[in-house]
Amino acid sequence: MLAAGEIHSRGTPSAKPSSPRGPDVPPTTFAPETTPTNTADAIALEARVGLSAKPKTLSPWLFYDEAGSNLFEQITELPEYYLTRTERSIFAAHAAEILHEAARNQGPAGKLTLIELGAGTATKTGILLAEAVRQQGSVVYQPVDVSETALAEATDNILSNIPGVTVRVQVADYTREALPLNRLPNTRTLALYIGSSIGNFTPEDARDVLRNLRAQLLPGDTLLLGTDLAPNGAPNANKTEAMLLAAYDDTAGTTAAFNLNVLTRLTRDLGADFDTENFRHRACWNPTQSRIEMHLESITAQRVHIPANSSGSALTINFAAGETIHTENSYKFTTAAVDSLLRAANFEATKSWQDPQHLFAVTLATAL
Ligand code: AVJ
Repeated sequence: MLAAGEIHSRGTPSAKPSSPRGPDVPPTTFAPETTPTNTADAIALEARVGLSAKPKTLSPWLFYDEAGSNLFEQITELPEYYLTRTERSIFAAHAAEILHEAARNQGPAGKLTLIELGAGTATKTGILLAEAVRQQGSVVYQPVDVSETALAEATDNILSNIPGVTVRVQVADYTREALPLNRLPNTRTLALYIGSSIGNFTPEDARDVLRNLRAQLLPGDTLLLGTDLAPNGAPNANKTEAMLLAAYDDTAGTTAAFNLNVLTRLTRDLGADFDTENFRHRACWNPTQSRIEMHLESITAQRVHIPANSSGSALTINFAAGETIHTENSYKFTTAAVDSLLRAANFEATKSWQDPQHLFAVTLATAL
């Protein structure tokens, strides 16, 4: 089911994955196979279960069809969405120190291998990969993601921009499946889980995701975790609830379009009859749970239909005016919450970096 394709970058920007050459480059293949996690069956089941529940819910993985992935890329460039650029600025300022710290338990002959959970198109990872090549001459990079197209884009970007990187992609759902840790002798693993991706999980699920990762690491391996900070997340934090809300309800309406796109997807993929005009985007801050919630609010009382499919018979969904579908949680952390989450998964936070405004934290943790 799972297949890893391996590609090595060469020194030239015009390198083509399919025709590697050069004296120090082993033969390569690139044949990832898709693990069907986003199939029609999975969507049908998710919609049936979520829309029959009270309150109604839909899982955030449904956002990321082609249109949704493009909208998310647009979100990362919005003025209000500080997360991506802030994390990138932390990498830019501290990459050397981050990599040195991760390599601390490393024998002199050994190298760090970087593995990335939910790599997507890996746009921020380049900073860390380039620094790893600077420090150790070359690096093996293993991005894991459910999206084969995102991984292909990531591979292209990295191979053409960062000489010295060997890319081994794996199309897999890292929350459930094993990671491609076919480890070379004398290497240590630095696992990257960045971009505040962990924020989509409840604290229990987040702990389980990290435990699954930890089970596949050796003591002394490291994890670099990117978390968005709560308004009270760090001493002198310069973050207000208003900033948080704006990041999830921008004036251009891109986040609204991203949220509403899930209904367009269900209409297309399941033959449902959602009218996006009858719903509106809502973002709210839940201080008790320390999370931003995104909802789709039904503007009027209405009925929506989903035809019979692999998950069961035809479904009629009743909405009251003002009723919502809860589509996403985005948890925001205090530094203490990050430390205890890591602890619960048998990691120990060793060093943490923040931007000058204390909006975002990047934490290095060692597997115990
Ligand atoms: C991809 C989960 C990190 O929670 O900030 C962006 C997704 N949702 N705007 C986040 C998202 C609305 C994003 N993560």
